[in-house]
Amino acid sequence: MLRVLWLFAALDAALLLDTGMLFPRESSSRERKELNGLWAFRADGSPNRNQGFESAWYKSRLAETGPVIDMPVPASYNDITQDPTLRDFIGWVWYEREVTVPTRWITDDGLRVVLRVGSAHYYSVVWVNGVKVTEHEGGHLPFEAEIGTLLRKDPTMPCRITIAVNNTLNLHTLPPGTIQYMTDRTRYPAGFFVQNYNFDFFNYAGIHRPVLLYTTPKAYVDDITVVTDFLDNTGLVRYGVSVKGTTSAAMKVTLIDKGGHCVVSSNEASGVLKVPNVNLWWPYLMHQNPGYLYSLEVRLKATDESSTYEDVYTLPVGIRTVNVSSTQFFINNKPFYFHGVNKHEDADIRGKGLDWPLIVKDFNLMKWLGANSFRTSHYPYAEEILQMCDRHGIVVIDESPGVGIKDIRSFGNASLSHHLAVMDELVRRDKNHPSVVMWSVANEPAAEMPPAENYFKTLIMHTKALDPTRPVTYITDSNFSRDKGAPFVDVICVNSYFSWYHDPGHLEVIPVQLNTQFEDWYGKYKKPIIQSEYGADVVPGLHNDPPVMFTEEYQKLVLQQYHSVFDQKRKKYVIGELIWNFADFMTTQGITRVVGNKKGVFTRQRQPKAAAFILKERYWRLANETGALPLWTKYPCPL
Ligand code: GCB
Repeated sequence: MLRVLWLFAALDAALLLDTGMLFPRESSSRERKELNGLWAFRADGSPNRNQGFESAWYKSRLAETGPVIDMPVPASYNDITQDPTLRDFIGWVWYEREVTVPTRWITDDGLRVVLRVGSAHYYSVVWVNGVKVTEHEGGHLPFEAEIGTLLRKDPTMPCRITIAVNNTLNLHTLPPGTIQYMTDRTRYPAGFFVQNYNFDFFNYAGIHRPVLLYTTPKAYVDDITVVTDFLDNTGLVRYGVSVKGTTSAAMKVTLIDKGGHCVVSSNEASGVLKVPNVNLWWPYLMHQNPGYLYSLEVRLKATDESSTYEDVYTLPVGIRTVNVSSTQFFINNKPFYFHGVNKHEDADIRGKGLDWPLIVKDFNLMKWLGANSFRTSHYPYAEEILQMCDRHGIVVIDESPGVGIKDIRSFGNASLSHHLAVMDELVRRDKNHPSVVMWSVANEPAAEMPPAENYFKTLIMHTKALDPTRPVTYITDSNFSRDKGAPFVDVICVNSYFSWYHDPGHLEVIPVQLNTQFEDWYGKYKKPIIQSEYGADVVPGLHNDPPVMFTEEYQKLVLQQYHSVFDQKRKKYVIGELIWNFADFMTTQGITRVVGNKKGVFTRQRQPKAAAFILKERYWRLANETGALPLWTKYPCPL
């Protein structure tokens, strides 16, 4: 009974936002039209970057107000052309695309037509046929607008979608940044300015995720929240459906298993479904049948004076629990050890644009490596990636874009309220993914600064209130004075780069320094610890023995030194290790980066460096010790 009460509380808290952001899926009542492909594009190179607004470029076809080029969507625009000014462009860029909408979408005024942008970095304004329909702050998260009413005003017009995107960061954006104007005319040309930021990845910009139109009936399923549990053999799916466009709807909610059989159903908009002989959702390598997903089919029927509306939405549901003790992390009440990676959404040419071949390749590589988890360093990844995690049983630490918060002015109220809003959007989008087991609110903030304590307390408590079912963390660096948020987190996540940024070249310091790091954090907080980053740069193919920095040998040894300490501490309170990084990735130019960050165990083109084999052997061995593998996957790992 207590458990069920707890589930109710969790659900109510999770429903604080007033509109949902369900992933757009086709169903018998919903259609989708993808707008991926070539869009017309122009960067606003005017001195104040504001000509597009001053001359109202959104009012007519973009090609009528100046030159346009082809721009693929989704993709970052930075690496698409040979023009260095576009690669490093700061300010507004304009995208436009015309689309022909099926006539029935216009004639049937019982339909909603929704325009959805999976993500665009950083600030976006959207017009349809010259009328502004929405704006959104922040990359990495979706936004949408109902445009059916507008299209119906003049059914003879084609649907012209204009999206202006601005990548300028300021002290209150997430991540923060600053624009610096160089006014010394003896050193810089007129109008010269740069954007500075304190995070170590290229600030790729543009429309990064799919843009699409989808329909729903006027009365529709706006949001669904599920929270799961189990007792012995019985799964418990506590659900709540929020409906819009009607005040009374008949509802049928059915849970369907993988074989297509109805397991349990209900006619209520909220309740608890009991699932006999439950198939739990298990992580990869922890169970023979990882990533088991049921389907929760929600059907609603509503009637008004003129029509009857039927909507159908099907949500994948994994039944699992997550718990934390002072020394362990549990999934389905079994200890779970994170042996995984940190990633980036990053690749040649497309930058941060969603790319299916890359996504599938990365999942194949993670599985080859024996990785059971990753952290979405340093921002929320595409929903399509989380859906893959759900299906393959890859466990996720889901991180906000709170990276590079180093300036004291970024701890004020404006920053905090935006950060809280971003957590709202993140939890709203990702709350139903079984693969997501923890929220990370920030990476390596300057938490030693006086306002940080209140900032992190508020942020972490807010996130826990939004979702009391998952632990919350923030990622700290190894500087022990930056622990202001630590009293509030459930799991301590520490990044350290011993024998790299400190004591470069001295591999022998790693065991003692890492031991001290763990003992300090555990001694003070008595909370489980994840080594959330460690690693070393390698220029692939560079060799030296005895090892020196930047060679394949050095990276291997750094890993092995860390691993020996992990092996002692994982018997006590260390609950995971995430390598920095899965693959090499692009950064801004600087004297410490040779065409990007090279700490990948794979190159940017996804070829293994020597360290990948060290990691692979270790991860399969760990899986064998900590998981429940059947004989055919026993160590040694597959070739
Ligand atoms: C870190 C950061 C990560 C960097 C990494 C490095 O601590 O969290 O964004 O890329 O170190 O390689 O310096």
